[in-house]
Amino acid sequence: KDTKQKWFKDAKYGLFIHWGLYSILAGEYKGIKTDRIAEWIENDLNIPVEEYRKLAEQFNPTGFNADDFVKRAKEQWGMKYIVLTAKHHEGFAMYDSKVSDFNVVKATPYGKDILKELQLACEKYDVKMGFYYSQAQDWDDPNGYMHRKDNSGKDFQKYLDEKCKPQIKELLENYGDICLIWFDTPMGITVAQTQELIDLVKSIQPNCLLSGRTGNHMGDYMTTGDNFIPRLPYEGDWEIPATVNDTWGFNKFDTNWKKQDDIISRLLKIVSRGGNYLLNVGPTAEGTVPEKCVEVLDEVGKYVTENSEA
Ligand code: FUL
Repeated sequence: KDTKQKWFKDAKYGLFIHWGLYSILAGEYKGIKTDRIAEWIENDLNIPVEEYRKLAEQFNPTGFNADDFVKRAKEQWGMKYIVLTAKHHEGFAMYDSKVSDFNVVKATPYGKDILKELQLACEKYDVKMGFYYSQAQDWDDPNGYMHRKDNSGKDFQKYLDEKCKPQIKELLENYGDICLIWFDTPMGITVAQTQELIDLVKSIQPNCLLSGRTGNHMGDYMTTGDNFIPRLPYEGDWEIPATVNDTWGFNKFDTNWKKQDDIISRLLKIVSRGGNYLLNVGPTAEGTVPEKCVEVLDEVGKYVTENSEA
């Protein structure tokens, strides 16, 4: 598909940020390590919702500085857009939501709107901002889908009408220009329900793009599988979501950082085949990116900034 948007075609390299309450657990719950991606820990270790919710009381990322983060992504890493998890499958909103109290402003000691901080920094440094929103899976909402669990008896439409759509509306109305929404894991969402989401988004921000994982392949461009680089160019506009190590959300046990040369060679493959590389960092619960990861991205960034037009 053709996005018909120059910024997306020109972007090539963007920053994905997976950040949420799972960052506190960092891959381990009550002494048990998850063997999968860390942001899935609630689902994979069957953590009861009420217990998981309590994590919010510990969320206080005083080390987070949106200004430094965005400045670094743009100037040092050479990235053109940033996509933050506004709400991942865990159901927790990283912004001030009136729709659900399970959000960073109401439920945590931090009490500040992370998306707002990011927006201001993105505007200051002229970086495009998008957000990830888990359209179908919501492990906190009684009517949101869960993975490999019994979803019968759920009223998914109710979740859409009472949480998903109202939150999408907030996100599009309160945070300036949103370059894209990264809808993910569509699960059982129907064509009609997907259309409702699309109509809502486009009625508020017609230029906001929708990722390839929007339900029923109804998004604006193609998204590859996680970390999947195609051997040949795809037609139209596409993007690959990818990690620097083997997780999206922070996992203290995962130090399998790719080498800078490996990332550069991936970037060259992706760009030469016409895609955008959306490379992920998982900040810690304190709001900082692991040092080793920063080192790799700094090195890649030198190459990128030396070899691309300003
Ligand atoms: C997957 C999600 O389930 C992962 O947690 C992550 O967000 C990745 C980018 O997409 O489908």
